[in-house]
Amino acid sequence: MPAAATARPDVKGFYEARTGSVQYVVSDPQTKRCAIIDPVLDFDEKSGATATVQADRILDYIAGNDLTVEWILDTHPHADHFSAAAFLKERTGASTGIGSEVVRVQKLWKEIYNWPEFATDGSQWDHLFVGGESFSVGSIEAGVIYSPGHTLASVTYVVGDSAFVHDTIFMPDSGTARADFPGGDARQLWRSISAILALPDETRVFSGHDYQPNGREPRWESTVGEQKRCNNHVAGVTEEQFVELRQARDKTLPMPKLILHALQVNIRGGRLPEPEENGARYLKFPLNALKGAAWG
Ligand SMILES: N[C@@H](CCC(=O)N[C@@H](CS)C(=O)NCC(=O)O)C(=O)O
Ligand SMILES: [Fe+2]
Repeated sequence: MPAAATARPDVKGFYEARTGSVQYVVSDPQTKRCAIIDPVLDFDEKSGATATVQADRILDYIAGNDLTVEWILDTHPHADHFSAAAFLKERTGASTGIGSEVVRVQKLWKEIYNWPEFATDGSQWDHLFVGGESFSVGSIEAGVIYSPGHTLASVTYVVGDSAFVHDTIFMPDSGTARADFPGGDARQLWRSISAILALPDETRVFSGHDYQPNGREPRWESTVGEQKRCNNHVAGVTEEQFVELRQARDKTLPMPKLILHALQVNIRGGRLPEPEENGARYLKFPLNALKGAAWG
């Protein structure tokens, strides 16, 4: 990492309680430029309603702090909520980005949804990030670590001293993300986690979900040192033990309740389906596509 990697951005997390997701604004205090990471577009599956309550919270924070949005980033195509990237791009004009391997996720789900016309070239985003790539947020240097395992396309954005690891490691008392979605792989997840934990111990780690174990308050910030010492799926565990533990646990987890809703929106960069001739938008659900999934 370059010297400026020790720069300390301001990081604001926004917890979204419906799906236990954490959205971030990471900003450079000097230039007031920022990136939004993993914003959520609200969706109520019971009524089919969408809303921008979360995105509006983020926009209010940005306006209140005089920030300029440079980037709207997703760490991976989410399986449990809609991305608000398209909505926020419309509002701010900032560039959207995701990991370049999203094209493989698009190919996978194009088959599942039977969308022969769907473009699987990542053209739905302004920029596709590859592992090892550098970029910046204001004057703060940033980099990308390819972090597959939870999905084929997952990336970690490291902005100054802060790593946005999303669904790799959660808080130390929560362990790690699941690795059983189409394209997921427990061994790859272990290797991705190892690469994150090779960052300096003082690196701040910001996770993408918190499921409040034992009903505690939501938390999302830790450090590499803390994770190495205390993460209950990782500390003192070998690669083989992790793979075994992860695969056994994944067999017991029902699919996220919105997986079939979310992927068809998120592989289109967070765009809702186009309206039909009556002006209404419809989602499409394959039956029996996720073989072997535990019933919830
Ligand atoms: N019950 C949640 C599950 C969401 C879920 O599966 N989350 C993924 C991240 S997208 C995960 O890694 N979960 C780990 C776990 O539940 O232990 C839902 O239905 O949305
Ligand atoms: Fe996820």
